[in-house]
Amino acid sequence: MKNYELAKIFDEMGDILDFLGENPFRVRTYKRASQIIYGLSDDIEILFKSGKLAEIKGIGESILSKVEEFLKTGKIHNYEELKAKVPQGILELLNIPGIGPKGLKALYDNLHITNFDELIKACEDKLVQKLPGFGPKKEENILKGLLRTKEAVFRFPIGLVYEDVLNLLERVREIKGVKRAEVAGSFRRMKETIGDADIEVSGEDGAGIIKNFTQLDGIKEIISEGDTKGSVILHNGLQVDIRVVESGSFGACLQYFTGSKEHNVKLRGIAKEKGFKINEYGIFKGDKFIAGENEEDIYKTLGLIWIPPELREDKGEIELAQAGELEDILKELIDYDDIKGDVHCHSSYSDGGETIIAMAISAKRLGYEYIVITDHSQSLKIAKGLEIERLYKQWEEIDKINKSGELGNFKIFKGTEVDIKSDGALDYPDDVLKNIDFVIASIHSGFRESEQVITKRIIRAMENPYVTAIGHPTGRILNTRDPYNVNLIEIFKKAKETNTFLEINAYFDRLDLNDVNVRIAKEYGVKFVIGTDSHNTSQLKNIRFGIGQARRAMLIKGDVVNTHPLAEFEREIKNKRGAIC
Ligand code: DGT
Ligand code: CA
Ligand code: CA
Ligand code: ZN
Repeated sequence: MKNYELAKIFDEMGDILDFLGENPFRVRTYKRASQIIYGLSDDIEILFKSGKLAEIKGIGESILSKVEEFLKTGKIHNYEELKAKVPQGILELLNIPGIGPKGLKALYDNLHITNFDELIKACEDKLVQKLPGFGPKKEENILKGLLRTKEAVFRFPIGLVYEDVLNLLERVREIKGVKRAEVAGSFRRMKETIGDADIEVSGEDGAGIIKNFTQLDGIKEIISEGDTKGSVILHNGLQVDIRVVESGSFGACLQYFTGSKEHNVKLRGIAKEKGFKINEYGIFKGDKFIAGENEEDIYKTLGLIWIPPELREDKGEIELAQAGELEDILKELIDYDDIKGDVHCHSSYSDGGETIIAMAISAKRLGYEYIVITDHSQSLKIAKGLEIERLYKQWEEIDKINKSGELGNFKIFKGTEVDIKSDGALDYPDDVLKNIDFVIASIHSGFRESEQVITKRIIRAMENPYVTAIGHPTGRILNTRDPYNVNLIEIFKKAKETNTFLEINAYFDRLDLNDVNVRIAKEYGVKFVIGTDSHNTSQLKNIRFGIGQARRAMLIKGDVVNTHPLAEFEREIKNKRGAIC
């Protein structure tokens, strides 16, 4: 997929135009297009060819023609021209918190700064604080940001590379001589970010298989290739490692390279106690090969049942298996086809790119029984939040579609993603909220408030009888924004007490709550909903990343409210109101 490359190009074009002081409207066009393309879960090439890309709000003629040019030629002429107008490396500085295009311009004009090292030096020499709009405090923060960013290792949000890796796997399976092939590593464990992808293969003629692998489409660079192992870099920048073993070792290899390291260390300890040895070729007693073809056999030899990859983090899964308690949990563990409806979706009423009916039809195609449309509320102007009048219009439209019968038994619920304001009040009055089926309350402003203030805001929102769920409870955005300061334990207690659900936001940049927090929340008796926060139909598929986090937290179906079929879901979302009102 060329999505990520294109998103990066448009983002950079926006930055350059901004740096050059061009029309803000043009800057926004590129920035918006970048965000939309970044968030597409379908291949942009396919969307372009089918004409669907053109239908998405925010993708205009000028963007379309550039997409077309890139797909045809691998280049965008206009982008190359723009790049030539700014010093190389300077735009990377925009990733430092506290530096925007205007500030960057000031640094360039006054101090001739063009890269990381020059800016670090200028901060250390205390030159930056003298510029208008900077000051000592800001200089200190910029320096901190510079040092932190320089050291940080970029990890890919899993959703950004998911389709690419699966496509690659399919093509590996087609290589002559390949018997079995699977992706292992953090990808298979559904971690929120992945460092690299690991593909394990069984077959004969390892050297031939690896040679063929390195010739596949989408590979930018070959790092190494040998008889049993190879490493490449894809066009999107992701490293992929491949290993080939004989059929009899495939399961052992998959188990070994799925990790996690911690899980495997504990497993090896158990093996040792029982007189076995495990490596990537099999499980052995002395020199005698016992098993290796299938993962199950490795676990079975150690007296354990097979453990799903998402659980393999040495967070108690092995002890549960040893005690014979894991089996019952696995019967109920939430699975990828258990979700019956999406509870967090935006439409073109606010900042979504598609109509309500388009979102609903796509949701129905996924096999869902319902969808909740949750557009932004009136104060969130930047996301075209709905004034109350517009909200009423939206209700009319939803009622009309539901009554028309065109979607059969599928139901569209009236929802909102209502802003939690600075004092914890909600952005619509109660007599509006009470007519909304599903109210998600979220924080979209004041991220820098103290822990006490933010915690209080969310708690006050949960005390409102009409608030069904809290959206993306920590506000973090992977590689972009840290979680705000919030006392999650207080939130979990209150959620349980008020019967307010917490969201596992499945949008791949958010995954919020994440696996670790979900696990703790469950101990407090919290119930969850998984929502994709989709802004177009292609994003509905992101649900799998939310489910992945839920599985990593060992949630069972009953913990997640939108695993319930329509009638039961409807009952569940009325529970809180029944209890409090
Ligand atoms: P990542 O790529 O950073 O997102 O995380 P992983 O878990 O995919 O790690 P990676 O790619 O370095 O290695 C894949 C798995 O292989 C890892 O989870 C455990 C296993 N593994 C790799 N190298 C070693 C090793 O030297 N010793 C042990 N015990 N296990 C290893
Ligand atoms: Ca890996
Ligand atoms: Ca690796
Ligand atoms: Zn939100």
